[in-house]
Amino acid sequence: MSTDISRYTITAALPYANGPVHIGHLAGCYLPSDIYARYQRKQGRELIFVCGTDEHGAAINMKAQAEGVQPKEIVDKYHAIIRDSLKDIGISFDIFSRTSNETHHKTAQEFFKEMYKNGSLEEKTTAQYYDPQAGQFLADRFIMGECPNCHFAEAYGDQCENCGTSLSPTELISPKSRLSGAAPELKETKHWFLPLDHLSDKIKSYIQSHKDWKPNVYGQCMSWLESKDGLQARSMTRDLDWGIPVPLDDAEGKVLYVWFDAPIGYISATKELLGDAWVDYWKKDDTKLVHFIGKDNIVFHCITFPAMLMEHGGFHLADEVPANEFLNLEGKKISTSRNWAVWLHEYLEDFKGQEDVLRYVLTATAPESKDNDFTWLDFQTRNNSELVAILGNFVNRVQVLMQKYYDGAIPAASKLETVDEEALTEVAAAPTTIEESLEKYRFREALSRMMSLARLGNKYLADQEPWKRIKDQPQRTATIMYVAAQITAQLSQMMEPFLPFSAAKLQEDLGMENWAWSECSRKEFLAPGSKIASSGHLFSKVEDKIIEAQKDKLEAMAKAAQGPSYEPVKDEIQFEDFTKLDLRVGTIVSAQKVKKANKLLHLEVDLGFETRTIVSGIAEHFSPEELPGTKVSVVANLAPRKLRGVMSQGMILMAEDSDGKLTFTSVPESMPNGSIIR
Ligand code: B3M
Ligand code: ZN
Repeated sequence: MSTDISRYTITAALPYANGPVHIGHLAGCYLPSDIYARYQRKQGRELIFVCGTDEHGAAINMKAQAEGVQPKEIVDKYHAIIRDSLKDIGISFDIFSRTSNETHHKTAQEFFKEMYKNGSLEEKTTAQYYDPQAGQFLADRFIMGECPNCHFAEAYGDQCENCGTSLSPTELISPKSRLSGAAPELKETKHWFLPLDHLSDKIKSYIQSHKDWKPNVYGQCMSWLESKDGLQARSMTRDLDWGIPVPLDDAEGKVLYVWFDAPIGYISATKELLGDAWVDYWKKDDTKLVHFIGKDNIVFHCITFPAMLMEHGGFHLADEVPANEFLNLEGKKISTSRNWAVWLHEYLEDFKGQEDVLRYVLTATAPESKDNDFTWLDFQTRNNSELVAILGNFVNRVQVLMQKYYDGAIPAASKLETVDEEALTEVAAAPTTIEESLEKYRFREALSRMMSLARLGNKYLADQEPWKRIKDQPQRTATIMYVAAQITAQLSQMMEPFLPFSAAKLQEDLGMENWAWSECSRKEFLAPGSKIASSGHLFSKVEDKIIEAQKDKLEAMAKAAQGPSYEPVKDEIQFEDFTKLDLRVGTIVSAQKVKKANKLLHLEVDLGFETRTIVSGIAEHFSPEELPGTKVSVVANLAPRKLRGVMSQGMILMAEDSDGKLTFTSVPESMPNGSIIR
């Protein structure tokens, strides 16, 4: 099927509005889709690039419940954060909508009604868990109980996070409602199912007509289709109070399943953007529909959504689903609940003006064919030794030399030598090689081909050494600088899909616009005489301390998410063991540092019946001046011990929190020194 393509519909997965976007989301779908959309625009192709927030589903309810607010508050808050952060990192959506808006509700309801009318949905009554106290049916995530597999006590109705097994709520041992804590009851409820079991053959032939899809995508689809139980009918409705009401008379209290309405969100966004012309982008077969997603969404985009479109009728199905694998972070799986993530909105705060650095690093390490790892060290290395040392360095050298030798005006070339011809031939060929990668969704390869141009530039300058020739060979130098200027100009064009901020800055310095792709297969971009300005370095070094700070922040956030940790209780002792301890009230009368020991303080403690010398390891927590007068608890019968040459006769009781912070155990002022503690 090689219909000529008249237009492109490019979608990026709708992020759930229950939290901000992190680098995994960016690398997984927003950056590749943006590079692709920018590239196709530069090709002059008619296209729309649509996205928006996914604002329904139990995930939103859960978050609202956790924060003690209404779902509406959650989606409003995160829609704004996500929209702004994606815009600020340069994702060039034509529209960023939301599934809570009216157009979408209407579109999704009409879609459902049409499927209902034409008999595509099966009505079934099944028994489901109901919370009698809260008076509502429970989504899988709202049920908790013992895992039948590993006996973890807090497994969810859809999955045990301890052993990873996927579960259905009725498999849980002693299930509890997470809403009220009550034991849920099974109660009959009616739902409308998409009979994927009966559609299996149709779907299979659709998938098999796309053997050219990425192996990870094609393989996953086939393994679903060919699994032992085959495809199962899936309910397209839920008993929930947050979502799009099911548009039928006998469906009180029911909403559309979030994975039914969310992909329709692409269509609604197109309607919002284009009005009636939306039809061309969704119904005509000369449209190329490309879904950019992460791998956890493959089944919904390759099987469920196409099945919905087929059954509704009249729609064009996805042509490409270039899903990426997962990005890990410092060797560990990115996790929202464990707060192991680099959040986009925080990156944008911490690295102002360095948007392209993150775009570069995430594209260079994109998990295109297998999971990949983001590390801050790699971020630093790629910035310092690739963006700064190769791309930035070349461009800057050209700008500086041009200024110095020719007042910024490009000189005319005299006779071109073979090296010059070769360099210019590569310049002219760059769009073809980069295009080849981009058309195959090989963004890493495309980026590295763009960088080859900068490598070529550096090598050309290093070999030709204009700085050694400027005095004796002015004509040769002029030719070299003319060629270098053409490489720079081509770079400013080829950079644009990947590094749009730096490309715009460089194009402005060169007095250029963002040219059409078809205009870029040439040897001369800038005629002799045109001016090259310099508005400063494109990239700057990232210092060690910045990287250290990010790593520390990551650890600190993860630790905070964990909450306090408790040491296990020691082995049991007998009452007699306890009574051997002689604990007394005392008052610190003086304190001084112990020489050559950072941690130790030499204390004199009044125990009423005598004054003791006690050496205590608290010097990092208290200064000697603040201590005299403090009431403390003392172990009075501890065998004396010499510490750094001072004989210590006892020990002071301290409380220590999980961060190692120390405080004195409190003893009231009124308690006389020497009093017994028991
Ligand atoms: N919101 C899941 C996700 O963010 C979902 C994507 C919907 S795309 C129609 O991973
Ligand atoms: Zn388990």
